[in-house]
Amino acid sequence: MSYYYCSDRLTNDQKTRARVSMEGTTIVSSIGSVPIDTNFVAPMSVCSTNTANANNYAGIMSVELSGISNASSTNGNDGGNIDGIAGCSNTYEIDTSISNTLNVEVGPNLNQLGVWIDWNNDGDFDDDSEQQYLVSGGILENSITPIVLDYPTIIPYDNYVRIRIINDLDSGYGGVSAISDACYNSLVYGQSEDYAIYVMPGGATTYTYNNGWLPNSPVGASTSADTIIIDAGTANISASTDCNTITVNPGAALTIDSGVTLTTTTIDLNSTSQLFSSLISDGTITGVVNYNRFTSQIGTNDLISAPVSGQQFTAFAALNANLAASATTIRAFAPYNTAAGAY
Ligand SMILES: [Ca+2]
Ligand SMILES: [Ca+2]
Ligand SMILES: [Ca+2]
Repeated sequence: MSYYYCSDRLTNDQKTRARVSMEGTTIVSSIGSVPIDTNFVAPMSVCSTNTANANNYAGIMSVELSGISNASSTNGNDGGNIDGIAGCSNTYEIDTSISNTLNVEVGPNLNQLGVWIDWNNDGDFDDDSEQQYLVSGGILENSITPIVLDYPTIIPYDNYVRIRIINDLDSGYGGVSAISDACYNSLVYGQSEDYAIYVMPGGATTYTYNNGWLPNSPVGASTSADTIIIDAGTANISASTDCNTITVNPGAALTIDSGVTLTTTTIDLNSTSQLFSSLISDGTITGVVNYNRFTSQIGTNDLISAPVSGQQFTAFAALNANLAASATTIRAFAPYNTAAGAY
């Protein structure tokens, strides 16, 4: 029986087997099911490269970013340069709250390579962080060059930007010059390929430390909108960092290096009867530090000491005048009955 016209009648197992047979092919990463973005405007460019005479000595063979790969071939087989800027199936998508690595595969012979992104959409490639990569030779035949994308100070959230990749044979070959810029016009064997990158909307990121950062380290990278949670282990702030709030959970610790400023609205230090959170600052904290000392209910007593190492209890008591007191140096903790309004 043929399922050609009734693929909706495949069992889940049949669908799984059909999918497995397609793994490794571009159809698996197809975004054909994603509705077309009617706001799409192809980023313009003020320049293009020359087109080299058709040949198969050099070329950009594939360009991969965030799971999307555009495969092609040499200059000769591609029919010159590729302008994939308007092709809906060629669009990359990046989340700039994390690191993104571009992988460029070149063709035969020793190669040179340049990569630019017009982050500010003014058509050229000479602004903040727009040159991503440029080497004049030494890239081995059929190799993949990984390039960690460099983001600009002002990230064009929710926008499409143009990426331009230029390759030619190594500039050591006779008659070949070094690629100088994104508008290079002396290609001899290689080609240029342009594609669109969609920069996902920015938003607050929650960074969690559990003996390692997820999704990535906020140190020196997070913004005043972001949240940091220290769940377990000792997190170290080694470069000045902004965030909205930091929570250090029981048993976890936060250290701030000398000369470093941590700017936040609040740092909440949480505890249980047995576990405390720790904050050791050799730098500067701008924001309010709350020490949320857990005290147990009726039946168990928790012995409370001053949270700051070396602090005299009298100083601690003076700073916590809201606690029930029977004398200037005695503070009481007790269950509070909100209905009765009394301890
Ligand atoms: Ca190509
Ligand atoms: Ca630009
Ligand atoms: Ca410019």
